[in-house]
Amino acid sequence: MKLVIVLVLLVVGSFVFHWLSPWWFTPLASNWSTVDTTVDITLYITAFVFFAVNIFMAYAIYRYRFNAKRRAHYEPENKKLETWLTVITAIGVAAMLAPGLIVWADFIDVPEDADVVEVVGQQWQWSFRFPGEDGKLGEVDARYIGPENPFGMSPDDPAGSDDVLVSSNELHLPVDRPVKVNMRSKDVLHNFAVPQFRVKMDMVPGLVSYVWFTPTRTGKFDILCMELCGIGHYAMRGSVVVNEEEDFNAWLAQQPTWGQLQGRGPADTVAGKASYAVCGSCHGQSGEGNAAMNAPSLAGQSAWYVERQLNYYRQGIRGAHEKDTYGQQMVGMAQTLPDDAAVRNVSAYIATFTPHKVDSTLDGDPARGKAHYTTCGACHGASAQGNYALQAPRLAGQEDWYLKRQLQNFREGVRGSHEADSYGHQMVLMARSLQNEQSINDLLAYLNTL
Ligand code: HEC
Ligand code: HEC
Ligand SMILES: [Cu+2]
Repeated sequence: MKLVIVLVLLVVGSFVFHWLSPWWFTPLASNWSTVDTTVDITLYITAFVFFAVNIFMAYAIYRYRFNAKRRAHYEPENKKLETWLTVITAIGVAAMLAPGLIVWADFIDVPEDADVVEVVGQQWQWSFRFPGEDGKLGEVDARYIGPENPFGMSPDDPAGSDDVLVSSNELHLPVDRPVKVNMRSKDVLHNFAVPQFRVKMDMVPGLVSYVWFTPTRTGKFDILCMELCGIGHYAMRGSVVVNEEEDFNAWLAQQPTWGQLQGRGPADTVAGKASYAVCGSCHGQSGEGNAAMNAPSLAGQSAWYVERQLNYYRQGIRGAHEKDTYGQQMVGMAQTLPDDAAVRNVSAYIATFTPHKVDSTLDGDPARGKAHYTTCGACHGASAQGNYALQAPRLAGQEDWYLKRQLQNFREGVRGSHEADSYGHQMVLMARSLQNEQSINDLLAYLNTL
């Protein structure tokens, strides 16, 4: 009898939970209402079966409960019942599968007039490419990828020159226009998903996968990577901003084309050296750093990392936090660099400095620190040399007092918590994984031995 009550409560509870719970689809923002319909159909069918089977079971337990005077009747075969159940089950399963097949046929059939945009995934960032005026995406190849060509654009394909390259986690799209999203991955499996659009597709290194959809309302929607893709997977987020056509065009016009980027030529270290004169008063003439000025060493750092930090300072992404007194000093300094070209040149000049050994200023145990460094090494490299592919800077040869301050800033959200700081964002959780000040000191003592 208790079991009967439990079964009935289970059924009633499940239905009440479904009707009262706030968890359901996020409001739809694309044409794919049919995806919701298929999920609904599956839910109705399974709900009906769940109800029927459990209530029948409760009824049977109650109706045929133990009675000393009754004997069970043995009936191993019942052709009529079996035929009947098989037919009903087959209809149920077909009803769940068929709508999915119909929607899938639509899902892979891209409309002729769809715009094209490419989504590029890498550990743990998104970037995007539009085909430009010719409507054709230029050829790409993994072997061309490097700091000056993160998209791996082929230098020989003229169709690539007008391609618009968006090196940020934010994609804009015009409302009410069908768009085909081509996807590629630079490293491992990723998965492009925007819940409000009801699209989700694996990104496989070495091939191009796609989805299409029509955004039906303006707004900002999260892009999630839905494939466990390594240690920074949780931080692999981006957004799609759906704009009215003219806002979209204005945004697109601000993004550089591959031709423009190529036209810049190599960075000018001579001009960079001239801009560096002012920096040297704090960072030292050969980037050796200066504890008295709180200025870190820059020697040994890669141009791509320095360039990103200078842009972050200029854009208020780093050094903007009210508690970041040292970062604030750099904001004014970074603004002495008038434009992108100056930033690029000075970064290239800084990258010519030779790294050097630094002195320990903290009291830590390198042996214990080595164990803490294991996770860090996955991104920063086993000897803390930095890793362009994961966008993690060199740590070896950096002053320990500076690194300590950065780790504390990351822990407290003074650095890495700005919405646009997708690189610093990864470091917040990593810095918090170091238990206390002693673990930081130990780790930095180990770094000093590298
Ligand atoms: C007034 C002294 C001062 C001057 C001048 C100065 N900096 Fe800095 N810089 C700092 C300080 C202090 C920090 C550390 C900020 C922090 O702790 O977050 C820093 C940080 C940096 C960083 C970040 C390093 C890293 O590892 O993330 C870069 C890059 C940098 N400076 C480049 C420059 C360049 C290029 C110039 C010249 C245009 C310059 N600095 C001029 C004081 C200065
Ligand atoms: C998931 C990859 C990843 C892991 C793991 C990781 N980092 Fe980082 N780290 C980064 C990235 C990316 C940056 C650059 C952030 C930026 O561009 O603002 C960074 C920046 C830093 C900086 C700032 C360097 C500077 O010059 O200002 C420090 C310090 C640092 N990491 C230390 C660590 C330590 C210590 C660990 C281990 C507890 C660790 N990181 C683990 C990716 C990682
Ligand atoms: Cu991913």
